[in-house]
Amino acid sequence: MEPEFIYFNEITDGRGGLVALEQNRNIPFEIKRVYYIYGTPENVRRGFHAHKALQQVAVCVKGACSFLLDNGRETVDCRLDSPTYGLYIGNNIWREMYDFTEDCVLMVLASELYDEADYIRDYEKFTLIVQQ
Ligand code: T46
Repeated sequence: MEPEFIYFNEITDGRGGLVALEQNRNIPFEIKRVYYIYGTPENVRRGFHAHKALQQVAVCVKGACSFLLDNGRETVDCRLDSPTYGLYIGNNIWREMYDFTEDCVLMVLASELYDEADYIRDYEKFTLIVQQ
C-alpha cells in the first residue's frame, strides 16, 4: 500500500508562495466541506476510524503531522510537512494521525457534509467490511 500524494502547483514570486485547490481539478471530487485541526498536544493520536463513502484530501498548511493508513490488509505511515502537497484518503481506509508539531494546522477537504453515520469507529467492524 502506498500513500496517494497529490502535488500542487506552487505559484511563487518575491512575495512568497500561493497554492490553489480546485474541485474536480487538482482535488479529485466536489468539495462540500473544509475543516482544520490545530492545537493538538504532543503525544495525542486522533482519527481511529474509516469512512464508508467519504473521500478527503489532507494538507498540512503549517507544521507537520503523520498519518497511519490501513486498508485492512496493509498499513502505511507517511508524513505531511508542507502546504505544497496533500494526502488523498478514499473510503474504507482506517486512519490515525499522530506526531503533530506544536504549530500544526491540518486542513482537510471533504467530498461530503459532516455525517456521523458515515464513520466506522470500530476496528473489528472495519475489518469485516473490507473483507467482504
Ligand atoms: C478524518 C480525520 C482526518 C463535526 O461536528 N464536524 C466535522 O466536520 C468534523 C470533521 C467533526 N465534527 C465533530 C465530531 C466530533 O464530535 O468534531 C468532533 C471531533 O471529530 P473527530 O473525533 O472525528 O476528529 P478526528 O480528528 O478524530 O477525525 C477528523 C475527521 O472527523 C475525520 O473525518 O478523516 O479528521
